[in-house]
Amino acid sequence: MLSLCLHASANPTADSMSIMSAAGERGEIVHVPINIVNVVSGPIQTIRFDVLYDHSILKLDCDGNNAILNGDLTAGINWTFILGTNEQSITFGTSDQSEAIRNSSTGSVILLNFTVIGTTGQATPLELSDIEFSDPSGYNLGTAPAINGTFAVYRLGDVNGDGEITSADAAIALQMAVSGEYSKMADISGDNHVTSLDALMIQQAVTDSIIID
Ligand SMILES: [Ca+2]
Ligand SMILES: [Ca+2]
Repeated sequence: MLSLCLHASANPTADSMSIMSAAGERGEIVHVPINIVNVVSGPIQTIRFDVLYDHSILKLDCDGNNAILNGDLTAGINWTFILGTNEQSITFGTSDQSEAIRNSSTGSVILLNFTVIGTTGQATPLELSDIEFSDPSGYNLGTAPAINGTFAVYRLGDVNGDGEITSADAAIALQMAVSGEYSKMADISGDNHVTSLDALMIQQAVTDSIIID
């Protein structure tokens, strides 16, 4: 029997490649991680994919040449990143095989360095497509299932996301303070906890027309 397989090793894959859901205010710089879970049949030395998003809501920092930042698994000095002129096709790899992403690895492969240019209340899907992995031989090409996210433009204090800051937002923040839930929109003080202080600050903004900034 003829064997058509010239290369005995299997194609590199992973349980998933995912883009994290995120949110930010207009003008804010947000780092959105792309993660890989449980690399199999690697190591992976090159990754290519497209990231699809609404370019009127998010802008990659292309001019500053920092559109793509190293992730946990690509921290080695020989990893290089290329962003297509369409601002969505991304290729990255390392020239040093010892830096390739090893089997069983889980972590971030890159961070997308977005500036939020959309307005409050807008949202965009964040989707990965045409994912391709290559092992050090360059012959074995594989892929992994994509897990997609969304990005929402919010306004600090607008906890229910209806575009206005009202006592309803203060009431929700107070409920969160009691239950221990967290929302970035409700954390006016910026200490990574939603407490009755945050609810009070939202209520004050409603009552006294203070502008939350
Ligand atoms: Ca609201
Ligand atoms: Ca707080």
